[in-house]
Amino acid sequence: MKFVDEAKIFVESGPGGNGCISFRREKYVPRGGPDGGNGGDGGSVYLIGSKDLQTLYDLKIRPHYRAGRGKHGKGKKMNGRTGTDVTIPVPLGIIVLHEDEPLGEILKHGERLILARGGKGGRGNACFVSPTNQAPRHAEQGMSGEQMTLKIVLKLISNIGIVGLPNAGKSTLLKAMTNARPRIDSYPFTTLTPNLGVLRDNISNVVIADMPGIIEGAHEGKGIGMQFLRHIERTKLLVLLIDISSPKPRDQYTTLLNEFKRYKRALLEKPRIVVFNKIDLIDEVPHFKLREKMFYISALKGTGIDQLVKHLKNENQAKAG
Ligand SMILES: Nc1nc2c(ncn2[C@@H]2O[C@H](COP(=O)(O)OP(=O)(O)OP(=O)(O)O)[C@@H](O)[C@H]2O)c(=O)[nH]1
Ligand SMILES: [Mg+2]
Repeated sequence: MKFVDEAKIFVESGPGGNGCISFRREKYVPRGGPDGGNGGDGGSVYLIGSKDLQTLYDLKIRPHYRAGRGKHGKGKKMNGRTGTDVTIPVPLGIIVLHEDEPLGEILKHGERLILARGGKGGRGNACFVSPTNQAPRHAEQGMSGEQMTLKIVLKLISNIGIVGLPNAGKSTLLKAMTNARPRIDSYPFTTLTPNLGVLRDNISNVVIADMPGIIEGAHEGKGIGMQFLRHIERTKLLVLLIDISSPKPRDQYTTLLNEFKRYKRALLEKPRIVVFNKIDLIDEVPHFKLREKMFYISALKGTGIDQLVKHLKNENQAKAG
């Protein structure tokens, strides 16, 4: 399924049904009282969070949603039926924007958010009986529904984000640690949209995101990595993956931190570790002096993966608890 992280949708709630003007007519009852029923409320449009969805693809291909209109009231005090609601399932971690203003977000499975409220049904004339007016000849019109164009933006909720330069081995690492089977290749920018994998644990699942590669100048739109950085804004931990067999591994580290800083300073405050990959390609492993906790692995050969996984699970639990 295609990964889509932004969609524009058009929602319309149903208008309320009109109230009815009617008088009772029965044999042997010469002057029946007013008996016009109320119109039904119009249907509303909602979003509902679903843990089974990962993308906004469905919204992209089907952008229009219209709830049902409320039925008009009838005689014999019959109220009109309520219009049918429309409930749109969305992945967790979406934000709804209306004219660029946030309207709400959905983070949990089953969480609902109303987008357009159905118009109220009008009251029938039976409602307007009063001591001074025994035979009211008016009823209310139903209220109209609401129409809106909304933007839905997905910020994946992953616990851990793997970031690094193109070809560092991010997808290979995701594959080594989780059930995910991302595309892996020897050219840069193999990964065009984030891949998610799940690290199973007795206590909770750790969701790991493998991001497209980040290059120098990414914050000003070079390459593709930066447009996905918003997805790691919510992660608890960043894994900076560095190709130790590259000519200047340390420069990769500096580039990444620089790009984070330029994109959004807050990214620098996120807890992070540094993982040096591809140790199978070098004879002697240089040891770097960095502030972060460091790991030396070969994602391809599986060296050092167990230790890394253990650390990630521990960190995830510590942060959750
Ligand atoms: N020798 C060796 N090669 C590796 C290792 N990890 C990854 N590779 C290779 O490096 C290349 C790039 O791997 P990917 O996992 O696609 O790298 P990536 O960081 O996801 O790349 P992009 O998605 O393009 O940013 C592939 O040819 C991998 O087989 C490793 O530990 N050792
Ligand atoms: Mg990749």
